[in-house]
Amino acid sequence: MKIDVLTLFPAMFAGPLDESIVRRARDTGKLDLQLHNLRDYTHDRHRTVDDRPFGGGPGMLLKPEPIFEAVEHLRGENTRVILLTPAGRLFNQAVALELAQREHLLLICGSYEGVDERVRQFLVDEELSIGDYVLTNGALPAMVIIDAVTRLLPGVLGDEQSAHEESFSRERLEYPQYTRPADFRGMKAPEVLLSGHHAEIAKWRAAQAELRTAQRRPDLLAGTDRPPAGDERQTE
Ligand code: 4GY
Repeated sequence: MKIDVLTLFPAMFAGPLDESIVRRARDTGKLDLQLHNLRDYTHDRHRTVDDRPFGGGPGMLLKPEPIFEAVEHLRGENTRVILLTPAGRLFNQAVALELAQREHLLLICGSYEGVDERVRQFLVDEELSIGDYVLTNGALPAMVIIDAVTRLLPGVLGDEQSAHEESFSRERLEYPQYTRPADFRGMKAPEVLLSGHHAEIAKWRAAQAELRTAQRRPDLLAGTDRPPAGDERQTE
């Protein structure tokens, strides 16, 4: 898969995408990731990317010309052009699975107070939000999406993938897990997990996942994609 990112802050991407699984996906050619500085698509002496909103109001907007030029330069036949903005469709695992099927993504990171509406209307295929909060720019949301999509690309994860993906596509939270020692400072791992009875273990895990989901994320069982707000969430 090819992912191009259009951002005012390419340096923010150093680190998160240079480690671990995303690093390996890039090194093995499964992910071709390219960062592009929006300023490189300006033509004036000051490399201006923003301007004041018509009609007045606070803050600055990303002006349309550099974004149009960049996208027209970077897109191909099969490019999905995505704008990261809190006003977009909520990104989740189902959206990640959808994006992982595409051959080319072009992610546009919003900045300042937003972007000229003509970008949304005439250039962008889809707007995505990673959650109901406002960040300073779209770099972190772009990294979140790249990370979530990369681990779904063929061959990026090993055997873990199929089993692990199942858990969220079945829309249940993960069951509790334990490793050695079986007794850590008197805190014991559940007996059933040490028993070697595979059917019993599977039954226990399914029940735990169901219970945990009902307690923490009843919205998942209801089949909606609208989680309760943070202050309505239950503890324990
Ligand atoms: N949340 N999901 C998000 C964001 C920064 C003001 C528009 C988000 O995707 N993007 O908070 N982006 C804002 C900053 C202008 C982009």
